[in-house]
Amino acid sequence: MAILGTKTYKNFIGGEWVEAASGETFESTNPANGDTIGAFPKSGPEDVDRAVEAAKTAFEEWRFVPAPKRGEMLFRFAQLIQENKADLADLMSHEMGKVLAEAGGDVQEAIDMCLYMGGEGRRLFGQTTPSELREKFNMSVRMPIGVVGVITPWNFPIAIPSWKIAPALVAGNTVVFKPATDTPALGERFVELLAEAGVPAGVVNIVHGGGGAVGKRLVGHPDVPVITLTGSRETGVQVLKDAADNLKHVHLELGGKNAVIVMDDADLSLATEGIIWSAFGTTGQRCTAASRVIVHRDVYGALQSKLVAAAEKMRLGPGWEEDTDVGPLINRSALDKVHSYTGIGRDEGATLLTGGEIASGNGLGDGNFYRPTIFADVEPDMRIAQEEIFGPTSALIPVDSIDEAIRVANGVKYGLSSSIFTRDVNRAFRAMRDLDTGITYINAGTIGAEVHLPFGGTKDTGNGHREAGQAALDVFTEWKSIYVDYSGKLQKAQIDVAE
Ligand code: UN1
Repeated sequence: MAILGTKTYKNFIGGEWVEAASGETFESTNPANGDTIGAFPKSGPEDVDRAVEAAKTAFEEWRFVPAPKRGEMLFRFAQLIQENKADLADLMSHEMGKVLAEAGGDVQEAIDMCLYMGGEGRRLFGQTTPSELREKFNMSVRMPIGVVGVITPWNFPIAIPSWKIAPALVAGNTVVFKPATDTPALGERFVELLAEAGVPAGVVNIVHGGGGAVGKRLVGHPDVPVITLTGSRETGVQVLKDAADNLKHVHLELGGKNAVIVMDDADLSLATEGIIWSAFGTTGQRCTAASRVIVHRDVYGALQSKLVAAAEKMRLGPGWEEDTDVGPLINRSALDKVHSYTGIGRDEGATLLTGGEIASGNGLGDGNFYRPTIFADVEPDMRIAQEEIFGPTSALIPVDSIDEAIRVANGVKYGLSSSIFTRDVNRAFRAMRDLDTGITYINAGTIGAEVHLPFGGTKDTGNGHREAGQAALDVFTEWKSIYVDYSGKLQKAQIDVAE
């Protein structure tokens, strides 16, 4: 596909492609070599207000479109994403940096989510219940809420918008979408395909720009009753505060400090594969990435050598080259942050086994490449074992028992994903019950959630909501309870007690 570089893109508001009110633009660049992907409108509050107005107007018609018809548009959208899968994956490998196979997975996740949520158009189940009175009928139905503000990260630039926009639309809401400033071209393609799928003007609007100008106005706008954000804990806390005055529904999917536990009875080769995939897949830039490995002391040495050997075999390079294992980090500040944690780990007294350096040579110096990094002898309370690094850095922590392993795994502020490698069914069930995370894997790494189960975490990972599966609908609908009295007389609940 052609990566145009010089093209200037626009916002999509009320079905029209328009420039930012300021006329200013910002550039999106390729993290593997610094090339320009394109220029995008640097929008501000005025642009957000226009988009919200368009979405508000469109809501008055969209909410009456029968839900199965709204679902059919998502089926068409899924079909269009499928037809454009190779191009989208290629663009993603250039704009975001992930390797082609993973970029294809990101796109596939959006296809799966749209098919799943398209089906919700024929379900959106509520409940019917008996009444405590005669000749009275009770039911609950899901109602759309209005304009949803969607703020997405750059690490899953096609999948995560679909997790939010597909359920929002099928439930009858309209959307103002602010994609990450590191991946605006992918956000733009997403909306272009939605429009092509027949979603009416104003139902989905895109406003490009930064969190300070665009995100903040969206979160503060009185006509945007729902905000869904995937981002850092700090941003999440700020969004929650900014949305408080308007008592908005706020869905937050924030950080992780996910652990893989490896017990002494584990299949160590399988565990190695699972850890390498979870720690270094997407260059460690997943909320679900395994940044801690908690290992039974009896297999600590053996696992350590296998992990180091596997990490050192990984080839760094641009995501679009077929033999690349690890792509670049998203930008220079991410590279600096990841590298700073190597210094922090060293200063804390952990042993650097491999990596720990910015990669150069063979053209890597033009991009944000970092060598897969493994620390050993990590204490559970060290910063490298507590803080989200969001890069290819993992910390090995030795333990002596399943109890200690679970205690250490739970001893962080986040609670997104966890995993245990064991062949002992009792230990596996203990882990399923006691690991305090929203997702637990048995004999698999910490990444790879599927779209039809709830996705999200406990503790500081969020505020109790979930994406994906039916749980997502709770974010984008209000329950309405309806009582129909067909007795023809006034019946008083709790007072007239039917015989
Ligand atoms: C994220 O990193 O925010 O389970 C999402 C996984 C992917 C989604 C990750 N399906 O790792």
